[in-house]
Amino acid sequence: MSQQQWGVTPPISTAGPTAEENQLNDGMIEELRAQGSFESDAESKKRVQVLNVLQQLTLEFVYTVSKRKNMSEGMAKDAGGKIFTYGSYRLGVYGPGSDIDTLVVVPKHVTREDFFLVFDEILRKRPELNKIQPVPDAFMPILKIVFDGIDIDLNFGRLDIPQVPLNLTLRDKNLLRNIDEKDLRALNGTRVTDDILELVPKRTVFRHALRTIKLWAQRRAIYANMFGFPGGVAWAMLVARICQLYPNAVSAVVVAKFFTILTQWNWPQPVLLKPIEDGPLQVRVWNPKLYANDRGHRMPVITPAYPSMCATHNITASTQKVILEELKRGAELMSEIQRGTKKWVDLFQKHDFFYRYKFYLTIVTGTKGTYEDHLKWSGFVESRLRFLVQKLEVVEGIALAHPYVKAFTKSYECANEDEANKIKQLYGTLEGEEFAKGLKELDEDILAAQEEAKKTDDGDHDVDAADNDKEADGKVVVHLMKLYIGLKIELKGKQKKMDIQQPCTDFNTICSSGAQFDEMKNAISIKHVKLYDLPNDVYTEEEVRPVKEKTKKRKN
Ligand code: 3AT
Ligand code: MN
Ligand code: MN
Repeated sequence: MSQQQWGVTPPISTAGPTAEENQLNDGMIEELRAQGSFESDAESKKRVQVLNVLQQLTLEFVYTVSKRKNMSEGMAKDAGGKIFTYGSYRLGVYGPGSDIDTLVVVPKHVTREDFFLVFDEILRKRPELNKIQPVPDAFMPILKIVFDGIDIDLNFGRLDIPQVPLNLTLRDKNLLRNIDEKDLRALNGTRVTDDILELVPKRTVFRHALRTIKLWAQRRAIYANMFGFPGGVAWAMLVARICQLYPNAVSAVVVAKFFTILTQWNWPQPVLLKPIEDGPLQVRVWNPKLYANDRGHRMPVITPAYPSMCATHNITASTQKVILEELKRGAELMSEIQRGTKKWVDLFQKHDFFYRYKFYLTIVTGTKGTYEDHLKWSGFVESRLRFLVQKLEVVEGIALAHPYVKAFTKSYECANEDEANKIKQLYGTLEGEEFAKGLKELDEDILAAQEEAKKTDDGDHDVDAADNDKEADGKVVVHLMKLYIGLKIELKGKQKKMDIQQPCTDFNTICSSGAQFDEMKNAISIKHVKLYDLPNDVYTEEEVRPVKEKTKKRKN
């Protein structure tokens, strides 16, 4: 039997597991189980059933649109339509809380507009539908639904072919001809996921190793594409590459090698799962020789499916340092776990972001308007945060500008304008937290649901902000969001202080000159908060606030 080479180089080792490694692996899977990584068989069966229903609805959708466009009964039936999945469900690493990322693939004559009208209509007739939220104007337009209790993201992809039969695969890159950018992006989610699965030697080994790495990355707060860390697809490709290098290893060994190999990796040498392909389209393929932008990628991890892209282009100098430090911690822990002096659970210990730095920047956004207005505005600011990080990390005296991977949000009902302005000003500080105790906190899920219901009821797609923000009794609703950046400061030589005014001002300008910014509704501010002044809501109930060590002053 000839040895298959997985990926772009020969394997490092083709050895199978030792008895010890098998035991280590059993321990790892046991810990994953204890951490709630797996869902029950019954729940997984339900997902399959729901997907079957969605496949039926997809056929109905394409049929209905075809008929409305005057196709014959026979042609409308043959037009087909097929669902695919991507994301954690397709990779086989989903947990109890995961959604199912689904792609609805349709023939040429069915448009995106039809999707948001007709498929929406069909879904709303189903008794299993618990919730529906169309997001047609996003970078990745989707229908978000909860169906039979399961979260589902419904993506849409239209191909330049007259029929989409059930045996269609998305492997052939010629299918990408003559389709628009949004369709290409949508199809790529599935194409990349399918390729990853085909490029690993053993899927079960890959899946267990990836579950471990995902859980580790989440606990260590380094799982967030938007904030400059690898996202789900990038972590999957990194694990897949290690699987290729050790084709017969068990998952626990893949995890151990993951940490050692990636700490020693010669960045910015890219991580590839196969050679980069050329193709039939006028689209950019990742190529640092051609594009200066691509040369700027610090830890490139390249998607295998044509057109190959860098999944980690958001990584900055600071986030790279944080990632490498975490990989090093992982490597050290793994050798202890292998020696038996530490346990798997230690690998999954929560990060210490809110204990680590002396100084934090708090970026606060506020909205007087609908919750939807707030989501748009805050989402935009979130997506720009890494530019502030990049501006800060080049400031003399700042050794690291470390972004936290989650936003905190609150909505309050205030008695009057003054109160509203005050909470906007104080939010993000201990004092603000105290002040907020006197305000009525509003539940964001309920706000979102109310606004959605309102839209569907009166068919008014432009909820009047005045309705919401000022009620007859003068009450004002304020929505707030905050993001954190931890600063590691190393003043050199004679340097007494550093100037972060300019980066902050620039960031405010970037954000408030975006189309999302509405002067009448939106606000942004940046606060400096010292470690001991962080508000309590950044800590969980089990966590203890950091306490200042009192230096005992001895009186002589
Ligand atoms: P979960 O198990 O669902 O938590 P996941 O890896 O499936 O993990 P998501 O469902 O959030 O994560 O995302 C699935 C894929 O969808 C990953 C990425 O290719 C794509 N995706 C997610 N969010 C966005 C976004 N805002 N813009 C573009 N693509 C996105
Ligand atoms: Mn998902
Ligand atoms: Mn999703």
